[in-house]
Amino acid sequence: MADTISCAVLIVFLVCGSNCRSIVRREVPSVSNGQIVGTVGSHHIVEASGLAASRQHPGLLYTHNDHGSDAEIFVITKTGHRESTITLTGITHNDLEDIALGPCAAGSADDCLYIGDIGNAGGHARNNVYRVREPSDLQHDTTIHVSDKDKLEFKWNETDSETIMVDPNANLYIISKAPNGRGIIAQLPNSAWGTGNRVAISSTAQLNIDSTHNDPVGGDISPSGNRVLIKAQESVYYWDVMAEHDYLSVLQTPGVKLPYIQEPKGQSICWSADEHGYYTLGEGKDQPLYLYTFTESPIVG
Ligand SMILES: [Ca+2]
Repeated sequence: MADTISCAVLIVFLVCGSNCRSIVRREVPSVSNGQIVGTVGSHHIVEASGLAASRQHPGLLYTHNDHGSDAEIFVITKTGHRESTITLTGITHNDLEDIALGPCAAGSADDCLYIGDIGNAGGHARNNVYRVREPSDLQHDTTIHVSDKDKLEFKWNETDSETIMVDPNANLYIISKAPNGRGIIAQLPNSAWGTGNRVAISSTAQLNIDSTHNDPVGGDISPSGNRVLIKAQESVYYWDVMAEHDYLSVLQTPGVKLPYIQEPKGQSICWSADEHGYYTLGEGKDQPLYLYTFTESPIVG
């Protein structure tokens, strides 16, 4: 694979439904191929299932294990060293499949971690999201109790998802898996929290990627909210969302493939906090942590 993808501008005229006709200007950024920046050697981290980058603590990332593990979030450095562990109490989790970092609420200066209990282990998805305020001290192990107001239960017909993303207004997006990659995107608005009831999904769209596997397996909205990455088993896709931040519409347009080095059961992807690149991490022991860097800043808008 070439080390870089040359920069090109595509103008795409798109029809995505009877009431969805738009013209999308798409920038294909130049991105370096993945560099191994460290090895995640902690014996605690054996099935990395999601990845998120702290913005309050630049250089630190969060990851967690897949189904069958304790409710723990691991803080790792950008060279893969496990710095500390956050243990969650107050939840009965089933299959934690992804983690995202974003504001705790619309307009909040504090960031929260959003953990999706959305996988289908045991035959059905819980379709729950847990919200945890980002700790101020990541150097030491901590325990956080997840209160009922920080649990969001939702109901929809999709039963297997591995992607959770949060936008700058604290709206959540869950994407289900599909055999051709064209999973359903659900929006959970920031107002959905605290109702005490299981929330119905009202706004949906269909992801536009091409895959021969059950995809997607992860994703992340950039800190500015202007860019999205979606991870399929064999590919990484990119969208320039532009200032409107209309994720449901934009993700119905074809994504642009970016460099990706195949990992064993790779499900974990996140933007770097400076939005200059993205990290990926595969499942298994002693996995390399990859960083892909934008060699030219994508033009937004
Ligand atoms: Ca996962």
